[in-house]
Amino acid sequence: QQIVISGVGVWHPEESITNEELVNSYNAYADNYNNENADKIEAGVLTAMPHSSAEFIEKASGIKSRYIYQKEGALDITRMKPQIAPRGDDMLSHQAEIALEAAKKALVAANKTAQDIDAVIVSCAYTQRAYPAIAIEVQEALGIEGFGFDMLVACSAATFGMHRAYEMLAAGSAKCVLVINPELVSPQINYTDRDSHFIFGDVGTATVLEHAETATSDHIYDVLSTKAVTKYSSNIRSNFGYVSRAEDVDPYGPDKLFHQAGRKVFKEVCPMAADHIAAHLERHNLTPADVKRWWLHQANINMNTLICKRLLGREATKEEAPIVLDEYANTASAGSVIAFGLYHQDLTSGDIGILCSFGAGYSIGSLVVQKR
Ligand code: CO8
Repeated sequence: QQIVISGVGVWHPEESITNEELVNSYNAYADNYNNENADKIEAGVLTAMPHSSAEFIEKASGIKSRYIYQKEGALDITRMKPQIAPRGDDMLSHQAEIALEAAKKALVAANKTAQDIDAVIVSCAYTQRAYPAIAIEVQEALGIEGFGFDMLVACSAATFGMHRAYEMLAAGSAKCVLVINPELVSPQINYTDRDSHFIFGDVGTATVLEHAETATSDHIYDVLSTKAVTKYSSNIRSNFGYVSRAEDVDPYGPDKLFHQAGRKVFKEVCPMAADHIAAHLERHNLTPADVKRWWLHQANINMNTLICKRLLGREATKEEAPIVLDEYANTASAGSVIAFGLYHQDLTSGDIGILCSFGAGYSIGSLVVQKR
């Protein structure tokens, strides 16, 4: 039985932060730090914080702006983190709210109601709590009968979540699966770290996967196959976790937030991703030239340019490999789904496309799809 993606939804928060706003806040924080610590910096005990620059950010990453779930607090130099009001146990959680927004859009696109869904996967880089699962909270809010669970695979959470949906459909354990990626990453960003303060944005994406025979939407993509690989690396890391409490360490220290060796990541992940994609296409006797659209992970524009160049032997056009980094920044696992969501309606029957994520873990996940 052919398994298809029958709908995709992309939701973003209303508020956003431009590079200029972000850099102004960071630089003011750095100046303040340098003034307050002038003696120690002079004595060589502390290192002065360097300035960030909007030009560097755009050139190094392709990012111009990013959406943020709660802007208040993130640019306040006495705070440098978003201020998110706590919600009681009887209220919808922040992450479930983001998930719901994306899920509703995907259901409409797939021409489905909640009653058609029998499994919910919430798959993203972080979940707001360990349990009860955000997926079960969303299941309850939508009135879905069946089951739900959360999974974490950092940058590849969305593609790996779709892989699990594909397998559940193939195994007959579900008939119609809602995969949601509520990427609420801003609380994990170190806004005082020049190397990473600009990279991420908040977003929610969702997809509906089902059997071809039940699919009725306008844009249906056959999933030809899935492919995944992981290889352990500490080059992208967050040490935040529940054990910190027992370790008597600061549970919110800099190493508990996102940090990376960006250059190493760039060098190691690009060839891995290109080889992975080539091998996946080969499985179907396809070459990169046969691919009409590349919905690639959105971490950095230079990474995508390099990966496409390795595969095609030339630069991909914007139409072939759409970039959403300028508006959305890196949205952890959701990037390739945003690209798919915004740029899939123009393909014609028989066109081949590939979704591919790559990043922390390291983890790489792809789906070769064909427009029905
Ligand atoms: N402003 C001005 N200058 C800067 C800044 C800045 N903000 N940052 C660095 N510089 C300086 C550096 O100090 C350096 O100066 P010098 O040459 O004097 O030493 C110079 O600019 C060059 O610095 P880099 O070598 O670091 O710059 P790169 O050109 O390598 O660009 C990038 C940095 C953009 C980080 C690049 O290395 C990159 O994109 N690497 C790959 C990153 C990547 O893909 N990461 C994956 C992220 S993980 C993920 O996607 C999901 C994880 C889970 C989500 C987490 C959510 C919080």
